[in-house]
Amino acid sequence: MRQTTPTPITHPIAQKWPAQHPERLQLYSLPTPNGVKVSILLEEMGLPYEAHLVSFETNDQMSPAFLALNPNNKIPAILDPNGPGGQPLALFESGAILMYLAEKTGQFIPQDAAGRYETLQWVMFQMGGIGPMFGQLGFFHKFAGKDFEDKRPRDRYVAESKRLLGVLEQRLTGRAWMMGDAYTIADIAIFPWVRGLVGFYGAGDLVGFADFPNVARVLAAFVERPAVVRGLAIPARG
Ligand SMILES: N[C@@H](CCC(=O)N[C@@H](CS)C(=O)NCC(=O)O)C(=O)O
Repeated sequence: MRQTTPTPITHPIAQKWPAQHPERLQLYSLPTPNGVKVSILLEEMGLPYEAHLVSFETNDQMSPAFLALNPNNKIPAILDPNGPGGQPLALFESGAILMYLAEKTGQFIPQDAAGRYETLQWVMFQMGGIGPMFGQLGFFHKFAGKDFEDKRPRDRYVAESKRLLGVLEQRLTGRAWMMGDAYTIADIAIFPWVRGLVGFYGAGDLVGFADFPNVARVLAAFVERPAVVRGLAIPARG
């Protein structure tokens, strides 16, 4: 049988992160709540991909090679050598990447138009609400902001995070997942952040997590999924 040589990746990002398998989807990431959304989805899909570590310790996200793909210097980012029309597609913003992969494979998104838009609505809810608000709470509770004498910024993000958890609690009452029986990219967007809030940020007591039993139930089901367990550790941290 004739072997075809895969086309090399010409995007500048490959100069810093060379592809061993240029025919596979390339992921540039770090296992943070935004990063693992994509590795979890790729693991769930079983799509062949190659993961590259973007280390914040060495400020890789500020390197010219990374900025050539994402001028916003944030992970995750992907390069799909087989994008629309068979052409390479470079993409950043985790929500856009989840939507792209779900539509490319027809997985983890409902096929009917109404269900599809409802799923995207919850992905947007995570991108515009959960992510930024929980992230700020992490800054003011665990990182540099915790030493600020003025607690009003922290309290503002605590209140907003509680309100968002209340929205999730209401939505998940009587539902297995955000979209009911179907596990979708909405769950994959939201639950890494809920896990981070009560785990890494240690803010469970602060937000009264015990008051949100349905959120806790779905978080427990999410972290038990084998693809989630794998995705949470990809790319390995050196
Ligand atoms: N809205 C972006 C946010 C991405 C983001 O904030 N990534 C963080 C890690 S979770 C990052 O790369 N920070 C590096 C930096 O700010 O220099 C997305 O969802 O992709």
